[in-house]
Amino acid sequence: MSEKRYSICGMCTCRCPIMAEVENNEIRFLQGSPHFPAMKGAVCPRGAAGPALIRDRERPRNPMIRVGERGGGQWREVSWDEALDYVADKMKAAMDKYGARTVAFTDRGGPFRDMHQAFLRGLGTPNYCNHDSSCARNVQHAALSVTGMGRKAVSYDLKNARHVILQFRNIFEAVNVQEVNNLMDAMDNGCRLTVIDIRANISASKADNFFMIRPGTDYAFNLAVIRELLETTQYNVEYARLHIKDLDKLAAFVQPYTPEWAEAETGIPAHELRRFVRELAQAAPSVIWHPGWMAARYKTSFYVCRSIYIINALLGAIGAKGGLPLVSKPGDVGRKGLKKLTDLYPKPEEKRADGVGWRYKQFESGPGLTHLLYEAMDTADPYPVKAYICFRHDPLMAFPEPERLKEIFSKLDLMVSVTFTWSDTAWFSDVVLPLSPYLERESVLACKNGLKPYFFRRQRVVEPRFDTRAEWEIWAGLAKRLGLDELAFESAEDIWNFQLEGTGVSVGDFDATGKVGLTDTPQYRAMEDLTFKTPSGKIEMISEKLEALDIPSLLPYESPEKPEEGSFRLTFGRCALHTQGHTVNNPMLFEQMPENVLWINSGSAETLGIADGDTVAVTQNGYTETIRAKVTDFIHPEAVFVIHGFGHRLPPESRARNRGLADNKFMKGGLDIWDKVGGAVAYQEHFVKVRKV
Ligand SMILES: Nc1nc2c(c(=O)[nH]1)N[C@H]1C(S)=C(S)[C@@H](COP(=O)(O)OP(=O)(O)OC[C@H]3O[C@@H](n4cnc5c(=O)[nH]c(N)nc54)[C@H](O)[C@@H]3O)O[C@H]1N2
Ligand SMILES: Nc1nc2c(c(=O)[nH]1)N[C@H]1C(S)=C(S)[C@@H](COP(=O)(O)OP(=O)(O)OC[C@H]3O[C@@H](n4cnc5c(=O)[nH]c(N)nc54)[C@H](O)[C@@H]3O)O[C@H]1N2
Ligand code: SF4
Ligand SMILES: [Mo]
Repeated sequence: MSEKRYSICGMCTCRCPIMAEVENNEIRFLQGSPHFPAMKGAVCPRGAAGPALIRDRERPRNPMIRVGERGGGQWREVSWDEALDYVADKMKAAMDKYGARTVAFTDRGGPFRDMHQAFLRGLGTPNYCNHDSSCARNVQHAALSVTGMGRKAVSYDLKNARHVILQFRNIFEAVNVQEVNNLMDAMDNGCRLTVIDIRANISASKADNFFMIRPGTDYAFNLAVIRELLETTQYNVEYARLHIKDLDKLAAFVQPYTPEWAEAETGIPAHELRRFVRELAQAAPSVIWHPGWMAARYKTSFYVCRSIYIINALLGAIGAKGGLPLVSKPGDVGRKGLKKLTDLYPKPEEKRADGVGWRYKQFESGPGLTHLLYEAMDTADPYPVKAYICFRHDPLMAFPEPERLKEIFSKLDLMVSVTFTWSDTAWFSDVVLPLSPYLERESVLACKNGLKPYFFRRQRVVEPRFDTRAEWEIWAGLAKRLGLDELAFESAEDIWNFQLEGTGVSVGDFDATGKVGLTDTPQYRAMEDLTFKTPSGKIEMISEKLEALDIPSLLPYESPEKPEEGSFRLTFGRCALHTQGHTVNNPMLFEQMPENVLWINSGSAETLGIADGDTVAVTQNGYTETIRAKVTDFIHPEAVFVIHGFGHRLPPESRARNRGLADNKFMKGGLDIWDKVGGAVAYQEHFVKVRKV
């Protein structure tokens, strides 16, 4: 007899709720949880490849300590006790010499962080960073500057939307299952879809409007949209009166940015822009102009994201049903939130090594800026950072200039990788602590804020096949060795009981569906009651915080650099079959898509004598890799494009090894090229040359 178990997918960052049917420690069937209607019982291809991950022997199966050179690939398999003793001893030695602040920790973000953040607080180090400076930091800071609230303070009410605009957001390939299903339902009910992209992706193939934009000119398009909305009074006048501050300053600022001016920058005809603005006004306020996700692209991407929040505000969409309604937290529906392990310890008073909050006052301090942490590791300014734990994070694949990063990591006394697949970062570490894949482990309980907030649980679906452990077991093991007895939990259930104290919910309540809802009805706030967390309580066109730091709230447009003859801006993104860099070696997904290809415009290809399917060499600063060309009309001539995550070179990954091209290796100087107001690395400020081999 099979048993049904509810858990949370971990193949990507979306954490879809899943249901597994299990018999004799084998997964017989895996599907989207039937208790979440928007899952429609489905998981995406990567979610379906979870069972292949657990059966894969080409993943770290035992704790390992490096012997020989860093990165040399010689390992000694050790017991968990030996591995944890080793890590704890090295951490103690570094802390004795340099103080607790010498410990740094990076992770992939997300809702399951409470225990390791508590662990870091317990040690007394402020140096927790998540990956976000390589992803959505610009969006987060843009949201804060306009609404005073983070990007997750609103949700995207796709199901009820009447017009959705995707600008550098490819929802049908960079998938979140529930979002995709909700958008498809909305489209069945007449919702329009507009895609603004440098190439025709799958989302574009389903769109009502597709605008192929010149890479790096999105801001020009958006400024002209703002001008047109204001000039023709198609914005929501009543909403603006109630909720928007300094609209007059915005109107004066956008004066020069006419649709005709934008056409010359972007290549999108002025009459098309005008028609599009009329469509927006008709659908408002049930419009979602998605503010972007992977917006770590240009040096001024922050201002593009800001312009998107401003447009949403002008349409009255922020707070609206079918737009971007404000989410509720447990407290908003009269419930108590999960008790935090982090509250066991005081917040460390030390300054952060990345300078966030003191050297760089414009940034929110929580997750810091990882690339600046690396700079501190390199320079020992403001102080030495010598012990580094990398959890669920692969910076050697995810940040530019891996060779330079390796030099920086070589200065560490200790580098630990906690991971469920091999990665360049794990391979370069001193210790690999093999994490059980998500189907074989539990996480701390988490809360999802939203229109209907709820608690949810990732539980072990099957027992680990190899000598791997859950993250809580690893943190508890280290906590015990480092004198943090409060965190030395003996079971996941003990942690869950701690978290649930005072909430009126018990662990058993999760058994039936995997979640515990905190309210039955969606909480849409009345529009006239909306208040924002800015100083004025309104949506601010001019941010006092930025102005006080001499940073403009409204940045005049500057045209992006044009590539020289024969060279192209290197752009990248996701596909539905892989997650970042860590699924290429998954046996099922590898079979579906073993390598990436280089999208290149037909006209440019013809000039270079490149035909579809040819092998081409891509070069930057003397570094070259080869890849097959996909010659197409559907990409802007200034750009070439690859799916990120390929070009693995690690010996233990027999399938992924030497297949495709690694985009992050074509970003010379890239660790220093970042958005100074949004905080994120500017990954698309790089050019490559392409030639036929
Ligand atoms: N050049 C270039 N660089 C990029 C990008 C790009 O497109 N091009 N994309 C950027 C973006 S958007 C992001 S978010 C970052 C991502 O880069 P990272 O933040 O490094 O995230 P992942 O590649 O997902 O790597 C997570 C690592 O954790 C391990 N892992 C352990 N447990 C889990 C788990 O439960 N779930 C998952 N998913 N992994 C686990 C995986 O095996 C993998 O090695 O890279 C960024 N860097
Ligand atoms: N299948 C799958 N889904 C994922 C992930 C995954 O790895 N695989 N990763 C998750 C993560 S961590 C993230 S951050 C999100 C990312 O989600 P998205 O940000 O939606 O995904 P991307 O594919 O990085 O980028 C979206 C689009 O931006 C376009 N683009 C590039 N440059 C420009 C430009 O200058 N202007 C415009 N207008 N468009 C441009 C690309 O062509 C691409 O189609 O996806 C999440 N979901
Ligand atoms: S989108 Fe796919 S891979 Fe990501 S959590 Fe959902 S099912 Fe898993
Ligand atoms: Mo991301």
